[in-house]
Amino acid sequence: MLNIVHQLTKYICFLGKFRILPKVIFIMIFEYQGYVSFGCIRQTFMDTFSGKFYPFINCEFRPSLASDVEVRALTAADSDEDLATFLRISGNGYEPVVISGLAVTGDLTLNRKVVRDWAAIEGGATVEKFTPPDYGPYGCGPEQLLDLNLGTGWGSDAVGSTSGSNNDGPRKVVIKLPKVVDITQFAVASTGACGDGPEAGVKKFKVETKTANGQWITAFTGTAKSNGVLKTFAPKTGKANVRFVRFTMLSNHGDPLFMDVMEFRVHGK
Ligand SMILES: [Ca+2]
Repeated sequence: MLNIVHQLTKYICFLGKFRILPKVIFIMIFEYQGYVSFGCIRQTFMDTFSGKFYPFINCEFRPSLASDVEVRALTAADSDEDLATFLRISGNGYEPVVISGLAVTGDLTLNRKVVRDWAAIEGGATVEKFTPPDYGPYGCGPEQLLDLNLGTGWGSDAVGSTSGSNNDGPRKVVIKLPKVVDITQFAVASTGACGDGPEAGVKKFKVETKTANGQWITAFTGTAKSNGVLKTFAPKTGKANVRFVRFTMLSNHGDPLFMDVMEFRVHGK
C-alpha cells in the first residue's frame, strides 16, 4: 500500500509540474488501526510586514480519524524545488500543529503526535445550553470557547453582575460530545476575552460529566491562572463513557462586571 501511494504521489507531483493540477503531496497518518493517506495542498502566504511570500503545506484531517494519531511520513517525491518551509495540520477537531523550518526536497519522515479535542465544534461537538448573557453576536459566545483558538473566548458576566442579562451567579455551558469518550484530560486557557482585562479571566472552575443516560458527576474542580496559556488537568472521576460535559465558571480574577474563558478542551478516546 505504501508503494502504491508513493507512485501515486509521484504521478500527481508530475502533473503539478505542468500545472495540470495544483501541487499535491501525501501524508501518512498512522493510528492504532493502521494508516490512512490524504492529500495536502501547497499554498503560499504573504508576510504583510516584509512583503515576502512563503510556501507552506496545508493538510486537513479526514473525519474518519477517530483518536490521537501520529504524523509519520511525508512524501514529496520528484520535486525540483523546496516544497515548503511550514507544514500545518488541522481540521476535524484536531489541535492545529505547525511544523516550521521544513525544506522538503524528497521523502521525509516526521514524528509528531496530533491530539483530538472532543469538545471542538469543528469536530462535531455542540453547545446544548448555557447561562445568559449571550455575547455571541459580538463574537464572544460559548462557541468561541470550543474553536481551537486561544485568541478567542467565551465572555460572560461576573458572578455578581447583571450587566448583560437578568442572571447572576456561576456561568455554565453544556457541551455534547460527537461520540462517547473515555476522557484522559481537560484543558483550560483563561484570560479576558473580547477586550476585557486579565482580571475577567476565570479563576475557579468546575467540570462535570454525564453518560448518555446518567447523572451529572463532578469530574474536576480547579483554579486557572489568567495568562491565556492552555493548561491540562486530569479528572479523577467521571471519566468513562462520557457524552456530555458541563463547564462552570465559579469566579474570576477580580473584574466586577465580566468573567471570561478562552478555551476548553477534552482529550481522550
Ligand atoms: Ca477559543
